[in-house]
Amino acid sequence: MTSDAPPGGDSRRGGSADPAAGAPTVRRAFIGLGSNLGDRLAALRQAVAQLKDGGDVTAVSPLYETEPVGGPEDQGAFLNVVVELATSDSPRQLLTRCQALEEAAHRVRTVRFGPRTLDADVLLVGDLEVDDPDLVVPHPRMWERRFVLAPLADLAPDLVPRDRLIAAGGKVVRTGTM
Ligand code: GSY
Repeated sequence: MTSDAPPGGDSRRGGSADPAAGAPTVRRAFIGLGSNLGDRLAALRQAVAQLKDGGDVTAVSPLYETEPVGGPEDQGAFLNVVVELATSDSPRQLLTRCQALEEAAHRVRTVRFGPRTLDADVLLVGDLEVDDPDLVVPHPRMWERRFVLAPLADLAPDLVPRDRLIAAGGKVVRTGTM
């Protein structure tokens, strides 16, 4: 049998399509979700459900109500969670999934850093590093943001040194679970 695909080439989920190439690498990845417009909880629930359809979600952090960091002064508080995956998806495939979540939430980009029905960010993908114009992993601002670090620390305390959590900006209050 012949194929146009490169040997060991990627399938849609980032793993090899060729069984002879062995099992795909599964990495521990984290996606941050935030909403401060409309029915915030419904938007987060829909996004988590959509991620779960991928079959690789392993945990969802507690829910946090968080003070907006950046953007207009008068925007409302966010709800934030972090979702953990054990995934063979590449960072770019995860970015595509995040964009699909934002589209499903009917996000309209208006003011930069302004209110949004849903923001979905690729935070970490194992120890992979990406520095492309449209995708930087680890997320370049995550270490400054308590709304990311607090839920991330709930899921992965090994990844968030306590001094970095304390140094990060923005008030956060744990409000429950999803
Ligand atoms: O980058 C995520 C969008 N975002 C948020 C957010 O999700 N939560 C809080 N508290 N502030 C934010 N500023 C931006 S931008």
